[in-house]
Amino acid sequence: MAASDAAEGVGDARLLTISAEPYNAETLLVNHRDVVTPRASFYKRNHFAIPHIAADDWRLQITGNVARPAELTLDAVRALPSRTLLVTLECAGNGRAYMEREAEGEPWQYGAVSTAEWTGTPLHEALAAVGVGDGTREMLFTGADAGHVAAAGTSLSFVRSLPLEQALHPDTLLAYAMNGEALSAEHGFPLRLIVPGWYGMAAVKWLTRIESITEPFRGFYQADRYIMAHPERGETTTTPLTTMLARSLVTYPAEDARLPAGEHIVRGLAWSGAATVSRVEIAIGDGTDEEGAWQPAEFTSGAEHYAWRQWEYRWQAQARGPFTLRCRAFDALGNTQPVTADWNRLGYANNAIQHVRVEVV
Ligand SMILES: Nc1nc2c(c(=O)[nH]1)N[C@H]1C(S)=C(S)[C@@H](COP(=O)(O)O)O[C@H]1N2
Ligand SMILES: [Mo]
Repeated sequence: MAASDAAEGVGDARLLTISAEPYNAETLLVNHRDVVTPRASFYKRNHFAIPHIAADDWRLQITGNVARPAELTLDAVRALPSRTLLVTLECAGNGRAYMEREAEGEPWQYGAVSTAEWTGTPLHEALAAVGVGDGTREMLFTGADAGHVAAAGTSLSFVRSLPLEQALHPDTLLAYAMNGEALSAEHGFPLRLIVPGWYGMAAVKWLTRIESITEPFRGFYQADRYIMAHPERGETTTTPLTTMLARSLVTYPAEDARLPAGEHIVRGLAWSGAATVSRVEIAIGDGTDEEGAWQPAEFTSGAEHYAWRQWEYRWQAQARGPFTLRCRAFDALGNTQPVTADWNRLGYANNAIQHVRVEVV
């Protein structure tokens, strides 16, 4: 496939393909050079074949428990007040391949996370005209993609809900642009939801329908996926995933790098869905937690409400031999990363500290 910006897809050297059909691909960590991820290297996560929608044929239905159901064209959505927000999207399955035990799902390494400037209209602006009825508990979002789901034993669309309060939050967007350009088909053209701070599953792509509902939605992608499930502990209740846990990654040097002795600038990223990242620490050693191993890293980008920050650390690598690089993020609420993540059946939310092994030669 041509490596043009319009045709990022299977075989694209900027991405690591996890599955060809449906198309799932992650960003190579070395390609995270800036805070904003260029669209061509932004990770892609799809449950079904990508719908190719013509703007002229598309309408957004707003229905359910509303006073005045509406059908909006793309121009009508674009005519509403707009905002642009810098938002990091992370797939809840990011890092699944590194869980201490195998878990069901796509074997994402560390690249199912990217950041873009999303432009759209706050959802509440689109809802103001329809008049959300009393008794509404959630807003339900339907994407145009569908297919057979073996685990569900049936054909499904990608449908998810948000609690009404989150739906009405001024930062919850109906986004039609990414990094200043119309969305590409892969990323949800013509319209997708953006729920800043939440794991990526909330950001429903190819929106066709928004419905005001008076009972909690229990569909497959709400109640059977994107939940923390612990059958191994005998637990029968599950918790739905919402905000991204605090996490940091080393983007340079790469795992297995062979580095000459001397100074190296270790670089990375850090984010948290709950609050701004306020501190990053790094430890370089044999990978065990010896006293005093953790040193502060320096931020090289500003504090963001909903997006990651870049950081760096000057490493004087004098001794030769193998080293393990580890980093950990702290957010303003004191959240940080565990040594071992909470194992769960579907392998979500693995924010355990990454180990990057390199050799000084
Ligand atoms: N309609 C629809 N929306 C969707 C999905 C999907 O498969 N279908 N995948 C979700 C998941 S799990 C993630 S992580 C993000 C990925 O967004 P991206 O492909 O733009 O990176 O989209 C979400 N929205
Ligand atoms: Mo995801």
